[in-house]
Amino acid sequence: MTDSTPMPADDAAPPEPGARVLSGMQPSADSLHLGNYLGALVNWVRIQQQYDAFFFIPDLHAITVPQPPEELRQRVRRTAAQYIAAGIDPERSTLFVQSHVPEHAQLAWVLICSTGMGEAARMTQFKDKAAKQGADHAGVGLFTYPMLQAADILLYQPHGVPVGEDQKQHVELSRDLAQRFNHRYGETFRIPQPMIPEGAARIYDLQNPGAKMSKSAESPSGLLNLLDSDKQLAKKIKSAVTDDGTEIRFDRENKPGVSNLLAIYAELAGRSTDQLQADYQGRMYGHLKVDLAELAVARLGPVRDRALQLLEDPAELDALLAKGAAKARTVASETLKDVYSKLGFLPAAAA
Ligand code: ATP
Ligand code: LTN
Repeated sequence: MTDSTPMPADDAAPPEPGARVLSGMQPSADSLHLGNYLGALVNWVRIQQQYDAFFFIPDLHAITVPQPPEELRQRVRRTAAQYIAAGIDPERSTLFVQSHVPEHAQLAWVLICSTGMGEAARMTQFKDKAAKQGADHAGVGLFTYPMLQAADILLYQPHGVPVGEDQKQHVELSRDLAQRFNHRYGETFRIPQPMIPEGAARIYDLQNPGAKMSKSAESPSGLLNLLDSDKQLAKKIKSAVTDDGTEIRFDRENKPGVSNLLAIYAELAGRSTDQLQADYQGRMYGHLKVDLAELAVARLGPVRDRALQLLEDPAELDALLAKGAAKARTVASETLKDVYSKLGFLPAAAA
């Protein structure tokens, strides 16, 4: 295997001018949350300044668990609106919906055919999700999810894939599948590198600070959603679980609740948890919560307002996504054509 040391995901210069990156987030909830924002979106917005960036909405991945159709339609638009409101510039980056580019499903099939059962069964996201649903009840879609993700990536020949640590194994699989194909059929795919932001904040659930903030959390009260009202944001922060004692100290092990609030504060304010700890010495949990609520409303309120404004004109949003899909298809179809030809598929005769 070639070296897969992650590429830097911060302000480092791209490996060559015009280097490409690609990433996506599932439209599996009505709103993205603060973990998605601080752990991924903020980084994407920075990255798009330097790279030829492709950001998409993996709706084919979302149906690996059942989705009510009308909700799915709304969630795809909502996700797109939040990408843009957070700062993804559809003029600069290519923004599209996965199902609008049929080459994703087509290449996925090819990659499924070159993946071993054991190799797929080792994917930890599949193991976790299958364990939750009971192995016999988990759908085959969940099993093939990483091969579809590999197709998403390899179609665009990206240098880097900006993702959280939890997705590293899937990027590794896409590298292995690319190398396998290249070895067998000749140079076809660029081998992508994971781009994992160094020191990216992991945001935890406000009610259950032992678990990461997640769209699939059981209760919404521990999630700070990008589309929450000011009142909801403030209420959730003020009722966040804190720890025994009164001291405001960054100590993940013994004070997970307070540490999570400090980490969120630090990310939103661009300060360090050490500085905040010094500022809050001798003060009460309540003070920290009031200040954090104010800061969260100031930072997230404008993102929400912009997203809601975009959602008022779904036709405009759809037009923007159609433009992105057309651009994405020009790249994806080139790769798929090459793959089909190398596999030995008979070219479809022109009508
Ligand atoms: P689900 O619950 O549906 O698995 P999720 O909320 O965990 O969803 P993903 O869609 O899996 O989020 O992740 C999208 C991106 O957001 C990924 O790059 C992931 O690393 C990042 N991310 C998700 N949750 C957090 C979190 N709590 N802290 C930091 N980053 C996060
Ligand atoms: N599995 C990813 C979403 C995803 C993705 C991709 C990320 C689907 N296809 C391609 C990067 C590149 C997740 O759950 N965050």
